[in-house]
Amino acid sequence: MTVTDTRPDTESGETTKTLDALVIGAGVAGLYQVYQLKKLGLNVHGYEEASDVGGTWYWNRYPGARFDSEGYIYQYMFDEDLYKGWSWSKKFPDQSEIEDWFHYATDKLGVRDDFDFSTRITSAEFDEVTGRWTVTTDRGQIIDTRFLVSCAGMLSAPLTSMFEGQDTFLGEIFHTSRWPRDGVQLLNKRVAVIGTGATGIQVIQTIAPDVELLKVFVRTPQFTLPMKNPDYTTADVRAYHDKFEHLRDTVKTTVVGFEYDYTTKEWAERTEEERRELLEECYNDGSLKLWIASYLSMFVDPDVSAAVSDFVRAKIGARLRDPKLIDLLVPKPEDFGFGTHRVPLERGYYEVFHRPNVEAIGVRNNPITRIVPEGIELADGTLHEVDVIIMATGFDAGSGALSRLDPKGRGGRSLADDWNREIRSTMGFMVHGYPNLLTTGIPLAPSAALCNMPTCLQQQTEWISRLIGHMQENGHRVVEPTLEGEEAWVQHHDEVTQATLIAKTDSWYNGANVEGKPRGRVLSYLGAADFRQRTDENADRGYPGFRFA
Ligand code: NA7
Repeated sequence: MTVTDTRPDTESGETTKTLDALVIGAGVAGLYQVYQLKKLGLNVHGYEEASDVGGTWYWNRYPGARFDSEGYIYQYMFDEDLYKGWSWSKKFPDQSEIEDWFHYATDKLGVRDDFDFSTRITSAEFDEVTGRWTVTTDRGQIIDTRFLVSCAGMLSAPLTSMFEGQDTFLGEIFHTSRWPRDGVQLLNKRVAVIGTGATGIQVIQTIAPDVELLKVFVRTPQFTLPMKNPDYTTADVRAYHDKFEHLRDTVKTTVVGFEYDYTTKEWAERTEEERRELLEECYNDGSLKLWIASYLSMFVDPDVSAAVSDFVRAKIGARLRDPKLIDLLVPKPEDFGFGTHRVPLERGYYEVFHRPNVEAIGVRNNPITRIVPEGIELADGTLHEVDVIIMATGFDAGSGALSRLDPKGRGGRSLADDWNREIRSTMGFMVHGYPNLLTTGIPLAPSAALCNMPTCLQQQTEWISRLIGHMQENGHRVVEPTLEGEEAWVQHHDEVTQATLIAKTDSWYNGANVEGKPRGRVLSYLGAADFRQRTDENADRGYPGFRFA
């Protein structure tokens, strides 16, 4: 069914569609969720704000956007033919190839016609009498649905309005995750990039050769790892296709849902030489291995963290010729430990700063105060004149997408208000007070950068489908986590995460990048395999901590 099949009818207040399940989002989770619920026999329909499929990979089409996960684990793995019917051209494919994969997968799953595109969900309200949700869209639809399933993404609420005076800028200004489909003409322009996270780094290293002048505004430098991105031959593709069963089974067992895992011979059990050997081996792999397949103790033991950080610091520093650049681009020992921020992969990022057309501007002690018609003004009054401003300023992670929708649960309670006080959930699948609202990619479940997203999203959507199947079999209409059940999960989550150095380091992992957001709690659960085991066990035991009616 397409959008034209649905009568815009908000004025009369009449329901225009009645569903068993409404799925928000046509990314990795949403497409698969719709597919599964259809198979269960539900009358399900998806709604997507973008004009096409892809989720994160639809929106993030900025220059240089590509996976930091190996393509061969960033696929659906529930179906061997679906997996093997697709061949990546390189180890870490770029956005356009990823978008092609989404089209391939959507057609194979046969769910394209189950979505309304260019349609934003504008409100959602739970009716306690009927046990159903009333949902409206920006196209005037009113949808009555039993289940509301959010697959709206954990890094999908961009921080676009960051600076006073943004509207006065006479040039063009873009947030990386709202990059125009037709691209942006950057050739021979004076371009500013604000932000040096995973996104900023990809943009900077990609556009530097093409622009007249590139001004990079650096507040916090990142620890990075060098990417090696070989093209794949037919034999390479065959080799990873042949490993399908191994890959499918292995990603389910690892801490972050990748094919590799942390060493079983920890830092303390190794000689100096052996410690260094593994660091070098992981570093030279050209992947995220040093972060997610070396020493797990680096996340809890400050000494191990310091040693690994020193190792990476030296590697980065050795690539920079100018002490001023080292000062700006290499994290200092007092800043944060390696891996407590999201670690980006880079290719030639540091070398870019040796180009005559690239300038790094430190804004930690001299912050950006406002945007003026000509460009960017700093606290000391310096004006940087540019034609284009690229904001690689990140997202309201985890809770942002659902908070912006602000579903109203039992008694009219507002999720935005609840999460403004404290960000809580039950295993990331539900929130107490919001019956029949099922969620993926929200806080307190493993998610982005602390899990390979397709691994975790497949598991989360499958868990949701199993729950709905259980309700169908048992004639339940409504499910809600109990307060006690939720409290138990929050406590467990905090026990697992709060002991880590990630909890002690400001970043989007714990809400510190958004003014006013409750901070301190790590938003992602740590331990994808452990999460899978615990949540599967919960289902096996008949869902303790959930109340059915
Ligand atoms: P991030 O990692 O949140 O990075 C945002 C960057 O923007 C970061 O360097 C920020 O510096 C910078 N920023 C934000 N506000 C300002 C102001 N006011 N002045 C200067 N610099 C600022 O977002 P990404 O899009 O790179 O990555 C998000 C995830 O998406 C990524 O990890 C992938 O998993 C996908 P700060 O660190 O706050 O000092």
